[in-house]
Amino acid sequence: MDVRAAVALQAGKPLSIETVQLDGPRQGEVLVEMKATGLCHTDAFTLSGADPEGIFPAILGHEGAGVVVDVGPGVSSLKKGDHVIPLYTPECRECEYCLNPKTNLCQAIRETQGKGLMPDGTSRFSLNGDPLFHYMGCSTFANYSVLPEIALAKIREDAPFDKVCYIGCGVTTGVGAVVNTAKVEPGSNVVVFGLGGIGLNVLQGARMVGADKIIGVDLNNDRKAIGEKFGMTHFVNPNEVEGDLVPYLVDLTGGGADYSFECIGNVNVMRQALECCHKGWGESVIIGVAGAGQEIATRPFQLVTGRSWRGTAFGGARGRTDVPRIVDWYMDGKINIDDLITHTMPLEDINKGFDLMHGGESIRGVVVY
Ligand code: NAD
Ligand code: DAO
Ligand code: ZN
Ligand code: ZN
Repeated sequence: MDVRAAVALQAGKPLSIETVQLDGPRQGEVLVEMKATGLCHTDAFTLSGADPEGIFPAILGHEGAGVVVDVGPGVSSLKKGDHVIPLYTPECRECEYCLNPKTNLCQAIRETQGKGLMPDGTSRFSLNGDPLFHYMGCSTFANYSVLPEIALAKIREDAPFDKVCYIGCGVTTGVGAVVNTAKVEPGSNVVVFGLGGIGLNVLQGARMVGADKIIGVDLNNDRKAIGEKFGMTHFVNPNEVEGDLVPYLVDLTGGGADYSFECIGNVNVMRQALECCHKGWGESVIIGVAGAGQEIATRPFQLVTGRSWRGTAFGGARGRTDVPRIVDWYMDGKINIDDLITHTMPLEDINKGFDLMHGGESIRGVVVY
């Protein structure tokens, strides 16, 4: 079938709006009509060419929501008409990783997904007869996409697509980092570095679990007001702090953060996030994705004296199980998504959406098909 897509023809170039061809679903696959997709920094990172896994030409996008229109042979958990959110971290419920409660990194289709292909090693998308690569197993920048059954979370039908698409990445990553990865306890002091589409969700996750001080750190003073709306109790702009940031934060938290979260992708900030943690027990969680080849550093004595450093992907969430619950949290008013979606646009304006992101003007832009 013909579908409309924003195609990443090559790194560093704007997306090109094209009519592309999409083959139907094969064994274990599902055809989804995409209703909305968020624009995430990770899409921009890949498009820029800085992503070592980036492959072109491809159909990017990984933060979608839509409706099942067809299923291939062997699909048992989904049917035509079901509402779904694509999962770039699938959940097969059978692999060694899914069976280990310590991780959410299902490896069932990792190899082919990383190569921009469906699990059978081929692509469903083509442009004038030449294959186009899938992206993170999702390719939500097309109004129809084919995904493996294990990479779709079935969600309730009264949830608005143009809001819950954000649960496909940003919301789950931020809130999940607090709830699943760090398991922040009520009364904890938390420091969040970077108050963008991810960090603001860390703030609201910290508020939801009853954290005490929730300190937001950002260079952009415009993030103070929105941060406060999402639970931040103190705002710190590193450029306005006299002296070093780390001792300032240790003082503000009364000895160091119980938990800190790096939501930027800056290796120098990752060090600050670790070192502002409380001696003896403070934990720092890396969420930001650093550029290819970058490395983190600290003095090992920071770890010897009880701080720990860890990372999280997709907020530690097991998508088919956890995403429907997060949709419920939104529908029940436990988390706020509406105020983070600052811009909506048709597919034709997707490049303008990325411009708004790069200019720091949007928190989340959403394409509505
Ligand atoms: P964003 O650009 O919306 O937000 C980053 C924020 O950091 C901005 O508000 C910016 O002003 C601030 N900032 C930049 N440099 C700073 C500095 N030196 N000190 C303090 N603040 C600074 O980005 P986002 O969409 O929130 O994504 C954040 C990171 O998370 C990205 O690296 C993205 O790739 C990554 N990410 C990771 C996962 C995961 O599963 N681990 C999932 C999605 C996104
Ligand atoms: O299992 O090896 C693996 C890969 C897991 C990929 C997780 C990616 C999470 C960070 C990228 C940002 C997502 C938008
Ligand atoms: Zn698995
Ligand atoms: Zn994302």
